[in-house]
Amino acid sequence: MSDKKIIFSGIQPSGKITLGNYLGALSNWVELQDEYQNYYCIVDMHAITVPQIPKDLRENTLLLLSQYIASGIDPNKSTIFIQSHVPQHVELSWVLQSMTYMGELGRMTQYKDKSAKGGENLNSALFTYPVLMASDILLYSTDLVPVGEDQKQHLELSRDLAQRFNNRYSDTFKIPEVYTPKVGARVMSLQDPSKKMSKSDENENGYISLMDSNDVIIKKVKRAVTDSVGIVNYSDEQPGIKNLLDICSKFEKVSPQDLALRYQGKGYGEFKSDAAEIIAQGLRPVREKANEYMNDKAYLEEIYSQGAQKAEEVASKMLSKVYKKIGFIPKKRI
Ligand code: AQP
Repeated sequence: MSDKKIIFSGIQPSGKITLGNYLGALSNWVELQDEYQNYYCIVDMHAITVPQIPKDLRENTLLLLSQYIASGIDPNKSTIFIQSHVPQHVELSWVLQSMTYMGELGRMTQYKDKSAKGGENLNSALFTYPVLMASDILLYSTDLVPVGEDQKQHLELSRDLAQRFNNRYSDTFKIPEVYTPKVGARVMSLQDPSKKMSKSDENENGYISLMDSNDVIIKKVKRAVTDSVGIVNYSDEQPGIKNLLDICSKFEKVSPQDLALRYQGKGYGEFKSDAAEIIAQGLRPVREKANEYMNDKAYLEEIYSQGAQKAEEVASKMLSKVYKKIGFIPKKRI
């Protein structure tokens, strides 16, 4: 067995992933691959907490897998799999739900935000989804979960549930730590820099999709909401400019403050047009490679099948342990 620490993370195929998912999650995973033992999941079961069109969900799942590999997640180094292929995630989730308080779930900001949008037809999975996320993580004895800022609260719940189970029964789950990147942890909407960039945003100009063409990216960046200060500063008073500086600094590998210095005495027009170019060129290789993988469905099938097999081996051992501890009779094969 490897003595490397374990990483688990996932993205929902709930649409076409954005620059936020890329900078806040995916691009960091790639950097962690050699140092850790990694499980990278496509969390399709999370995606159905909001209504999905089946054809689109299928397409988005395979596209997300293609984007994982195109971004540099290497199937030889990381276990890449689709959540619904490993049933232990849902099985453990049921056990953990029996130990989760309604009040805890009601306090989750993401639930509050999404339920506010959902009107009266809310489904119960939207409410319990953080427990499924805890199962995803705890099944693999995860040490570290690389996520954007928005997921910190959910991770806190995973830690609480792990501790609760360990206290009630005996030491079973490892208590996972959150890992948030220094830059890119919270990429904001281009149209409203007070809210995070989201793939389900109704306003397409608010987000950049990883599959957007260079022309579309350039148009969206040029339309990005800024302010009337007129000077390129890295400041909380100028959230639109700050967001673009943060995004570009991640691609350029310089600090956002240093990047701002390049634009002293220059206007927003020049800054935005450079920013558009930096983002378009930064995403181009991922888009082109992802398109190639999408044309090789046999290869994708091989990756997700091998991934599910490896993941299930680990997950089934943990689930058996849990079932035994809570008093379920072990199943005997005859
Ligand atoms: N704007 C963001 N900035 C930084 N990181 C982000 N992440 C998402 N948005 C940003 C990170 O991406 C990973 C996967 O997220 P997810 O798809 O599982 O769910 P999400 O956080 O709900 O992402 P979206 O795009 O907002 O999806 P929808 O619109 O479907 O709800 C996580 O690590 C997350 O932190």
